[in-house]
Amino acid sequence: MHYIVLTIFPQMFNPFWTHGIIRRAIENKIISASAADIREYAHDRHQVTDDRPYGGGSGMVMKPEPLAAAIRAASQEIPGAKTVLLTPQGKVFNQNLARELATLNGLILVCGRYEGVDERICHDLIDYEISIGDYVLTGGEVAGMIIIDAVTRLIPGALGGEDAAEKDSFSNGMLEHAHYTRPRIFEGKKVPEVLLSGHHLEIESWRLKSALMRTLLKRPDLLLQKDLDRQEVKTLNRWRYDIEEILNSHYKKAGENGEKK
Ligand code: 4FV
Repeated sequence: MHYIVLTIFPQMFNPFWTHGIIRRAIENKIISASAADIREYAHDRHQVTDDRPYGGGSGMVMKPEPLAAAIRAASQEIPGAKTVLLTPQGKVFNQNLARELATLNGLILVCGRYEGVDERICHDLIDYEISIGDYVLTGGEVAGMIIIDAVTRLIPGALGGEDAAEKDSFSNGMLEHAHYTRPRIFEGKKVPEVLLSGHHLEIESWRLKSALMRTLLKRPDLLLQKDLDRQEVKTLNRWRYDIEEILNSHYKKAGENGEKK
């Protein structure tokens, strides 16, 4: 995977390229990554990349010419690369989209500033409009980093352990199970015994229930979207049964005490 980021602040990416998984993926040539300064493609004396909006109003808009030139130059550098504009107008980023982008050979990420980019850039130079969420940033750079981070870790070899990414949150449409490490007791709080048992089947079953319960409590919407497997259906039915038992005994007692149901 090859990344070229188009931005008026390329130096913002220096710390991003030189730390953690991204740094190692670059060193191991699993990815190549660079940030190009859009100003380099503004050929007027002051290398102006923004201008006042037609129709008036506050703020500035990024000019189409430098952007178009920068995108075309980057497309030369990475044949077949797809262009991504980071914008609140875009499809909201998620793990499925990360997986789709991770199958590509190259990504050219266009980071807007000011009020945004001239709309004519989006017509035939942008393949994906992606938003990282329904809020407004000062620039697309941090959004670009989020895309590169989430996509890179899905590229084989980037995470070291081959299957690490498969166990991710959202990899099976659910949140991850709870994680524990040493010490066994922290401020009086113990690690669940089953995790110390070495009994892998029981540990797997505990982790499934932990992931299912956390998803049920924190993100029930994910379970509505998800194709539940047999074990998950069995577990949810077990919980439903237990909950009905509890409620029925509550109502029975309430009835006996003549309390309001
Ligand atoms: C954004 C987002 C975002 C809008 C105008 C930068 C700003 C300025 N990008 N997801 N949310 N961008 O707010 O991706 O150009």
